[in-house]
Amino acid sequence: QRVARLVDHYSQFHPSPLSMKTLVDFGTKTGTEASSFEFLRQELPVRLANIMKEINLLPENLQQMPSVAMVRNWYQQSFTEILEFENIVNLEDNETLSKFAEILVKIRNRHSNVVETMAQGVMELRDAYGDTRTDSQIQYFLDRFYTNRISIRMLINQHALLYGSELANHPQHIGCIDPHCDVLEVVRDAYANARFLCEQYYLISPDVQIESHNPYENTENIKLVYVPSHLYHMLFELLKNAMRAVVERHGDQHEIPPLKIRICKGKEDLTIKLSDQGGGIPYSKIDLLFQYMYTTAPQPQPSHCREGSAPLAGYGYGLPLSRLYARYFQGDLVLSSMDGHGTDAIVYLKVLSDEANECLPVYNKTASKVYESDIPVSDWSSPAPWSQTPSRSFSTYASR
Ligand code: W6P
Repeated sequence: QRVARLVDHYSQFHPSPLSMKTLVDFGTKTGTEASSFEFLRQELPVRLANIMKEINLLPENLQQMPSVAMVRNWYQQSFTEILEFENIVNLEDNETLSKFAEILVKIRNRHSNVVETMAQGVMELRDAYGDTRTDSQIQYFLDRFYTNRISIRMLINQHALLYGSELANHPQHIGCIDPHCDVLEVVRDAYANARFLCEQYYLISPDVQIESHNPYENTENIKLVYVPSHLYHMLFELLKNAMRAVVERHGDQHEIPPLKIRICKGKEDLTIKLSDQGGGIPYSKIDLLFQYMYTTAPQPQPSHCREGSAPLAGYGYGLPLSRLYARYFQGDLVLSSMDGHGTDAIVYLKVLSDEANECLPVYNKTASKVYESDIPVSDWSSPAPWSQTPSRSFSTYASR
């Protein structure tokens, strides 16, 4: 089949990771709509094909889920639509360029429910088979699949906002990048919205104490080249979880301990630490909060809540996806808890925009081996959190 052949072809190329600096320079100096078109008509098929090859390696029973089949068709359709531009020679033709920008927006809309749809497939798989054999493969796949999706949407958004008909409501932004992203402002915004949800649900919410430290610059104001919506997504998710923990632990008391947020801009890292006194979680359970298969489990029923309103934090895909957003530009998100006391959630971001490179999954032999083998075999006498399959690195598998 023609499409399969083209997917094979484009999957042989590695994705080209861009840095925050490259993206900003492109949007302000080096780039034109024509050069963006030229780059994307190659790069988008490469990124799509790389992940489509991995979809094809998923366990049979997961591939056969209607929801997964549907997602695969969306990818095939979008891949085909972009390849319509493969052989166009005149890169400056305005009609071609506007048609391309239009197609990109159509593709973005087609894929807007991919996360929910894949989640449904995973849930159906768990209910149908309840098999943990493929858990680590699904974890591995979804981390790569969602990272790939984040990256494709980033590229599409950049093109659409810079050259398309979409109104740029932030004149100082470069596409979806804010070269002077005010971290404190995003923190306050995320806190205000999480607090609103918390009060709706529990009728009470913890206060917050925010400290910022900027030891190397002559201003208190912490700025960063970043995608504000990504930062908001992470902080909003962490704040909801922290608020839930605090209210569930202290909701029936007169005083509830405030959340504490400390922001510090170092030479290399911009670190945001959110501390709650919500009772913490045992060390052995931390990893589970990032696992898609665990996380789709039925929601825990909170005790101090109003009926009918949406739960505050369902341990949905929020945490695993937030960590992917952090890692996407070479940052990270880690949880560090004291069982019985509370939890610290730490977001690490790169201060230097030329170090903030896209971290992208690459389809290759190593990747395909993960899907070929069956059961992850522990090479430690007892499975400890740190000896379990680290989602982004190797682990030992039994071969067939
Ligand atoms: C908890 C669990 C959690 C997850 C993420 C962020 C904060 C917290 N606090 O108890």
